Amino acid sequence: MTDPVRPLRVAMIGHAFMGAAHSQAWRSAPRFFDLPLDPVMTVAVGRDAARAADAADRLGWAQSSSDWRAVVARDDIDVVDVCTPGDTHAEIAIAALAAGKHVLCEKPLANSVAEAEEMAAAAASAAERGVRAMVGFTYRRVPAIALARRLVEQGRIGEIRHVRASYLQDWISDPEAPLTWRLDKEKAGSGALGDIGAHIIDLTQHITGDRILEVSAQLETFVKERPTADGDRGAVTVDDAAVFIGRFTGGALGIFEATRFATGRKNSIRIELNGSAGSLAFDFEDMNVLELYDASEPAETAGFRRILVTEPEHPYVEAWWPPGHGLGYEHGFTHQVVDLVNAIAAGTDPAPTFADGLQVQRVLAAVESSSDTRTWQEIPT
Ligand code: SOE
Repeated sequence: MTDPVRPLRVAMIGHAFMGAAHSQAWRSAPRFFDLPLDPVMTVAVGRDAARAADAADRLGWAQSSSDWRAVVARDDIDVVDVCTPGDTHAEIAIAALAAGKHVLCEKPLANSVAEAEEMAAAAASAAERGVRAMVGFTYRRVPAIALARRLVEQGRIGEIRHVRASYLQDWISDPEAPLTWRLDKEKAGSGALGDIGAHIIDLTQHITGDRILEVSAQLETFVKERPTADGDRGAVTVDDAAVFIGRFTGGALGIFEATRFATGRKNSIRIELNGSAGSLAFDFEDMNVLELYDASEPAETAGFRRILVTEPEHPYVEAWWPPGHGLGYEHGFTHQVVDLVNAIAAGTDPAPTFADGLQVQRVLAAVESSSDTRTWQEIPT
């Protein structure tokens, strides 16, 4: 007889969009992947008791609570999954790590470099006690992105010279769209920059294996005031769009664009890398495809090839459907849970670590100060 798989009891703080995506992941990971620990969806937490109870019911959590501090202190919780707005990440994650809980924290890691530094220090000292921390840059776990990383590591596109990345949405292009927490600097830290720009910073650094060294940036807030819930109008205190150029440690030039004003683009992440031996191109609107150009092919037949990333040989895919039956947005979250649970069981640090989250935070801060001062800014290490 094999030993029963030990439970891994999870508390999730926050139950809106990200909470729903994480719940789906905690539910499906053990059903499709052979995990060394068995995630138990123990308690969902929200500020309002009735709404938390309703969310717990709907999303599949055994209990609900409106007191995250009490939950984090419970002996029957092993993992704290932080799905709240950025202004509470540091407090919750640091308290959870101090209480000996493994932490998964939504991106961007924090609202400021100072908070992210404290979180990374807390994670480093928790790691010495066998406690793990991971930041949720989920798109790393889209199979086509994971394949891109693998191909770069194998040297398939050679030395990378150009990195071109954009993350385009349009959900506030209507000037009458309401003033939500994502448009409030106190709550969100920054706007398009931290919310979606953080993803392309992480993705390009992850795929290339290089760091961004310096940036020159411009931020813009196109609509300065919006309707509030009480029928009044309030100031938008974050950027609507961020554009910047940068240099990578490996010598590549980078060009980045993050906006919530790209009408018609709903969740478009495009990344193209041009290297000495070929190119790779990814577009989230066709997320099961990775394009590869191999510069060694004879000119007569050379050209970008569409790799349909649905084969069992591709990262994460074997656990899912037969070839050609693609995956969606939610699968990245499931793969994130799989990697976290495997790392906890193996006693290793799951990537991206809080130190990686801190490094992205430093790039975000450099982008903001470059835009403010109209100068190039280096990213401190
Ligand atoms: C909103 O812009 C948002 O939900 C981001 O916060 C997520 O990180 C991204 O995956 C989808 O868009």
